[in-house]
This record gives sequence, structure tokens and C-alpha cells, in this order.
Amino acid sequence: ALKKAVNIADLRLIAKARAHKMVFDYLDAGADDEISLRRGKDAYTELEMHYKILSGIKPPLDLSTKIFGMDVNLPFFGCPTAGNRMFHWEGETAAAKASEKFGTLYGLSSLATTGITEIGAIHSGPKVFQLYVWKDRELVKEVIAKAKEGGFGALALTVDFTWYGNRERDIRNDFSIPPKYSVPQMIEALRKPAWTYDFLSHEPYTYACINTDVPADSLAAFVNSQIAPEFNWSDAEWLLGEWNGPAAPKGVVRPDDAKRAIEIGFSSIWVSNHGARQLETSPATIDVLPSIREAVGPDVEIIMDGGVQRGTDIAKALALGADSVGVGKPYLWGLAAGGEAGVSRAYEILKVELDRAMGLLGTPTVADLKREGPSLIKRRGSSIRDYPDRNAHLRGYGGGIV
Ligand code: HOC
Repeated sequence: ALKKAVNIADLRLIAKARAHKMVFDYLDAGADDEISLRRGKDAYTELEMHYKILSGIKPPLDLSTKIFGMDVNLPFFGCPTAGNRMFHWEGETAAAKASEKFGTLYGLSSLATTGITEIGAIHSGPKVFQLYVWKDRELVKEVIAKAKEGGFGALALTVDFTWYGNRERDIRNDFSIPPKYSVPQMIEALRKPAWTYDFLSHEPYTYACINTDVPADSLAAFVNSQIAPEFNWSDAEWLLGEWNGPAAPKGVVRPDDAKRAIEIGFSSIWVSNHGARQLETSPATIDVLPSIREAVGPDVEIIMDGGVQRGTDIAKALALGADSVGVGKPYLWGLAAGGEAGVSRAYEILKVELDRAMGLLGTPTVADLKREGPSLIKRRGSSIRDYPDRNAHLRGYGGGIV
């Protein structure tokens, strides 16, 4: 079935058919009415590619670049995402192996169901560890020390997660960790035999970097009990001192925040709205990216994620100011559809699409795409206004032609 997935949307449908509804909805959702989720994806369709002709490009193209100063073969990578073993028993291991195979960065979440050391042993390449603003400072120190030891070369501090977002699909499904085994959930499990068989025939998963065995009525209540909403700019400075290496605040959507983050010592900026799962009606990240690039200047590294489902989306983000692009849902759909093979299929699809987009645009390397970017991408309609008005001479001569 994975071979039949022509694009990321196909992988999503396979994942939907295979995984328990509660799990699929958790992965697929955004906050509230999912307006940001839809806009985040649709925003790319408003951007046109004004490609160059006769550029004489000979394949293969060079998709290599650097992320957090580390060499990678691709300008896109798998974002850190929580609880991968609920989607497929291979969990984070599958995503890390696929990232290693494609020679790209792997992001591990501190809400992962696989340990830091285990991932360090699987993926020898560049890795970023994603941290939440936990109340427990000792836990923070402990996990970042482990991340360093495990070969994680960069840290992403999640700055858009001081309250848990309102994911209404989860509330309707009575989603919880661990699952509640209610009657509707058990009936649904029977309808998804492949997922259920895998789930029952493997060790129950646990969260490697945090104790989820804390009594809470819901996932939101659990998360809210562990997170420190009071975490502020000086706490971020404290963290940077503890980490002492490349780091980005993950969840930036404003130019002033981006500038301030660089001023206090972050090496990079991570433009993101948490997959549209946190603050509803937060902007589409591709829309805010150019103003953030302008604010921090050409030399600060910008990583971006949000709404990416096509190679052309990645090309647009690189052209508009990102140095690299994270994908979340696309590889998780791949994981839920078929473990490591599914994640690899997602990467393969995006790689082929990006390669084709760059070839057709007339930019053989990532550096070319970044340099020429602003002239290649225009907002739909803006280019029409740029052209001289062909009917101007007729205006005022009684025909109502224009
Ligand atoms: C303990 C489990 O970043 C998301 C994640 C974190 C969710 C908490 C999951 O889905 O937004």
C-alpha cells in the first residue's frame, strides 16, 4: 500500500485507515475550529512560483545544507513530535532510522516514547533535542545533560506551549494517556485490527523523559500540571547557560521576539505555531517568515515548520527566508501508515518533489534557491498589479471596458 502513496495526502489516508481513530485524530488535529491548521496549509497555495527559463541545469541537484551548523543532505527534516509509539510500535526509532538513511536532522521530543540514549545509538547524524518548559528544573538539567551525552548537537526550547492547546477531537474521543479502554474505544480497536494487533503484541509504551504516571483527568490536565507557564526571558537565559550550545526558541511568530531571542543568546530562530495545535488563529508560518527574516538579518539561522505537505512548500519556505524546513504530520502519517518504511516513503516523496521544484524553478542548489528566492515567489495577484495596465488608454472613453 505504501508504494501506492503518490503523495503525502495519500499517506494520510492510509494512516487513517490503519490507525485507531483516537490516535489518528490526535496526530491529525489542530486547536479549536482548526482555522490555523487549514490556513497554515492553504497559505502556500497563495504563493506563485515565478520560475526562470533556460537555466541549463543538469541533474543531480544539490539539496545539501547545514542545520544548526551541522551538515545534512536535505534542507528538510522530521520535527520533534510526542508519543510516536502510539502511532506505530516502531515509534521514534522508525523516524530516527529513516532520518539517518536520508542523511537529515532528527528531532527528538522530550515527550518521546523512546529514550535519548537509544536514539543517540540509532542516529549518528545531526540531532536536535526539544525541551518543554517543565516545572521541575532538576528534570530539565537531567534531560539536557543526557541529550548532550547522547550526541544531540542542538536544543529547541518550546516557547508556544505554556498552556495546553484545545484539541476538541481529543476531547470527543476521550483521548488519554494511557488509553482508557472505554467501550467505544474497544469497538474502534476491533475495526483497526492491524494497529490493535501491533499495540497488544508489543511492550506497553512509556514516556522516556517524564513521568506520565501522575493522576490527571485528561491529557490537558496532565500537561498543564507539568508545564511552568511563568517561564520567561530570564529563565530562557538561564537555560542557555545550562545548555551552552546551538539553540533555538521553537514557536516564534513575531519579528520582535525573534530579535530579542538572538539578543539574549539563542543561535537560531525556529518559526513555528506548533502545528496549529496551540493558539487558534495564530498566523500561517509561511506568512510571517519574510518579516522575521528581515528583522534578524541575513546571517541568523531560521528554521521553519508549519503546513508543509509538498516539495513546492519546502521550496517556497527556503525562498522566503528559511534555512531549513521541519515537517511533522507528513512523517507521522507515514509512521502510522507503515512504520519505518512509511516514514521513508514520506521523505522520499518530499525529496523527489523538492528536487523537481528546484529544477523547474531554475535553482540547482539550496544556496541558489535562498539567494534568488524573493524574485521567484510572489503572492497570487500581486504580479498582475505589477504589470502595466494594458487598458489604461481606454479609460474614460465611454466603453466601460475596464
Ligand atoms: C504526554 C503527551 O507537542 C503536541 C505535543 C505534546 C502533547 C502532549 C502529549 O501534540 O502538541
